[in-house]
Amino acid sequence: MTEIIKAIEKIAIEIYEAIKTKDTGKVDACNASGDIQVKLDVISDEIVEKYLLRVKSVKEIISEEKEAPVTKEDGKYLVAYDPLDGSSLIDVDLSVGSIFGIYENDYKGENIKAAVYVVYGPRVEMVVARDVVELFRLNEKTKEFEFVKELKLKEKGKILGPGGTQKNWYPFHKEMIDSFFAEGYRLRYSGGMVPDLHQILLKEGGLFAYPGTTDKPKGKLRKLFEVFPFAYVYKKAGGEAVDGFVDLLTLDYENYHDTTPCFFGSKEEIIKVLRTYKENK
Ligand code: AHM
Ligand code: MG
Repeated sequence: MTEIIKAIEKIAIEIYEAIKTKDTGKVDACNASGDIQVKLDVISDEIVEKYLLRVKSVKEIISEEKEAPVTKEDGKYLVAYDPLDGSSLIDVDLSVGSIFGIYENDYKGENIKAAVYVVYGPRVEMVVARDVVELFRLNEKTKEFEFVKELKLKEKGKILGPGGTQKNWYPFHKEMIDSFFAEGYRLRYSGGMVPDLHQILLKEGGLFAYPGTTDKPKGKLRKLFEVFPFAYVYKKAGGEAVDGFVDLLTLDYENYHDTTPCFFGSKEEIIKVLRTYKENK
């Protein structure tokens, strides 16, 4: 596992360099998840593949940009990753990120063993969730990631990141979001799940929601590459992660690119989500 995390550090440094120096334009194609790709999605995917396939303990990799997994002879871990999440924000210079889920046997939520994400913002930060959740920051001079602190969520927060197209929210979902704002929650939403979830984690509480909507009942965010890794991070930090009804890490998958509605937050906000969704089933 340590070898994988060391490889992710190298990946992060190289992707960050690419973000700063390469073309931010689009490619004339969609990725395996059906989204428009930017050139940096492709470059980032190649960087991750190059480093992960060299790691002895890695058996297989699959990404948001790939149709099917790439498998090796040896190794025990399966790594599912989104090399450049939020890449549509690249051209406006907002923060983006990379997300990694490290699994054993298959990509069911219950089989995730560790999760790592990297935020490329004014600073580069990496969060590693194993038994505990730890924050590291890139020292640009030494090119080393330095430990900053352990991250823990409080029981309740003050900020809210409500995703999805509002016109297509179910009325009960809209009422729930409105009631959080009526309680005094403040809007914190950039459109990049990595910085949005990073903000809630570092501010020690709140709620990020990407619900099912009338046009996309299964939401937008992908289980293997985005949702399960962040569910693991939030749960290890003392928070909760649900699809509206059950713990996200109890979910299975049929296809690598499956999506699910998802809610990540501190305990009190998630209790309200579960209550609202149960009442409106
Ligand atoms: P991407 O992997 O194609 O970048 O899509 C994921 C991103 C998330 O970071 C963000 O929460 C969500 O898409 C926002 O999507 P939209 O603006 O379509 O609601
Ligand atoms: Mg993504």
